[in-house]
Amino acid sequence: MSIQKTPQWDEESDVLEAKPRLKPPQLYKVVLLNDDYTPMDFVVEVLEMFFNLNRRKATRIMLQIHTEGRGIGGVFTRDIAETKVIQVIDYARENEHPLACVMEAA
Ligand code: TYC
Repeated sequence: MSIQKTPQWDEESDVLEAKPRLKPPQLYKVVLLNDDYTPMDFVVEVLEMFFNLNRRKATRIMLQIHTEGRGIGGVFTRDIAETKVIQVIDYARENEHPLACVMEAA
């Protein structure tokens, strides 16, 4: 997160002070992609495990990926999104599935 400092005139102390102003961080979508080989049950399990989705929501998103080609697991700050992508890909490869997962600016 970057800090923007804009000089502000402080009426109380007659001092020119730099007030730190926070701007909200860029958010990233973690996107899962469809393929022909990863089992549907496995994708539902991934969505439950790494995106804290319940069975009903995980199933809905899995079916959206299956029919539309892609779907969003969640939206996070950069470091969290990067970690989710790595966790999903590592877990898929451990289980010998080609499931693909990427992040993109929200
Ligand atoms: N298309 C896969 C199948 O028919 C299921 C699938 C869904 C794969 C979502 C990947 O991200 C995915 N078994």
